[in-house]
Amino acid sequence: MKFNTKTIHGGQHPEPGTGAVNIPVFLTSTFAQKSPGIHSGYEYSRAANPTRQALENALASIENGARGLAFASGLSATDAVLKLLNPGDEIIACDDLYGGSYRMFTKMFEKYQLKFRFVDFSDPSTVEKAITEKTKLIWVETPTNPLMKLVDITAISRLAEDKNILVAVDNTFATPYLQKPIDLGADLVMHSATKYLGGHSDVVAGALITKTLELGEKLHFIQFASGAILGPHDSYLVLRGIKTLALRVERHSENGLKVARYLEQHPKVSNVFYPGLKSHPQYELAEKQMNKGFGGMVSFRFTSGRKEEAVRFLEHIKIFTLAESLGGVESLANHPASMTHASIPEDKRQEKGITDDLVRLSVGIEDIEDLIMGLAAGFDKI
Ligand code: P1T
Repeated sequence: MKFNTKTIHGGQHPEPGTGAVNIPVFLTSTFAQKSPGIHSGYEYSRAANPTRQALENALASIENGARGLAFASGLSATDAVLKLLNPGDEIIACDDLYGGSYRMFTKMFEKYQLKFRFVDFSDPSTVEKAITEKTKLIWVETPTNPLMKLVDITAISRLAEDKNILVAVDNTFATPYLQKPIDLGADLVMHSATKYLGGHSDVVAGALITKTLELGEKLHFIQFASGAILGPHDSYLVLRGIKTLALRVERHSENGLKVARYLEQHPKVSNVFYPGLKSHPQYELAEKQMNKGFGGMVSFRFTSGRKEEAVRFLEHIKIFTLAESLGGVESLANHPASMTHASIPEDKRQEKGITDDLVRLSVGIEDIEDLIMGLAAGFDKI
């Protein structure tokens, strides 16, 4: 099956009992057994639920993986990956990544003696230098949140080969429509399914997809034993979202590029961060790795470099809603320094380039003329 067919049919079949074309929302915590231990394959919904199972099968299908798992949030999916590790293990992570992932790594898992090294993944040789005998996981985000840096997944996966190091890719920004980390050599894909997979800003959810069944089994054990599962109704919402993923991401990419080009020529804007612009330092890699488009995420700074301008702009833009999150059909705008990345200490933020005048846009699927008008309304006030 090709990608568009997979989003609709991958791992999904009419419900056997009634023939319902859409998998029903199985609102049940438990399942009747004929005799102790003799059951239909379902015992208790923390272990497995048919609606979640359909979503998990669909996730594996669209990411070309062996096993999919659906979690209560993107962060709980990440939490499950870290629980594969033991005290003393080392993790190399991108220096630019979602603030909540950074907070979990540093504030929750360092106290269990996991050691995190944050390095710039734009140049794989920097990652190579950071590998030690204790390295067990390389955590990639590409494009990164919020600076839209790219990571060469194939090059990073080669570094980990034969070293017993897992390569995990947070594929939230790109989605499997644009980028398939497992095909490029990664062991594991993570999603905040809250974003493009769900696609309608109506659910918080997370996903893991593994290259091998063996790794899938280990993570299923953690999911079952720790319990951060996605409920059946939320599973249904994500499953429904996935059916239109390709159409939506095509339009997000089209609008994203137009917004990036508009910003790039705007006199009040200094830097625009978007992998589909020829001015992006990794444009060639973007063309190779994200071959169907570049997505809907665009960040930029102001010529003045002043936070006040960013704030005033965000207070006056139209159509775009000032809110955290991304990847829904509607356009959102965000001020990373005081919203999504506020959990990173100020000095570290400055060091990484998350300056106070940085604005991040999640470009939705509205008409482009209205989006440009909405942004112009903000610029007119500064
Ligand atoms: O919010 P949650 O579903 O738990 O996912 C966390 C997460 C993980 N990875 C990436 C790349 C993310 O962007 C996120 C969540 N991000 C936002 C809420 C945001 O506005 O950036």
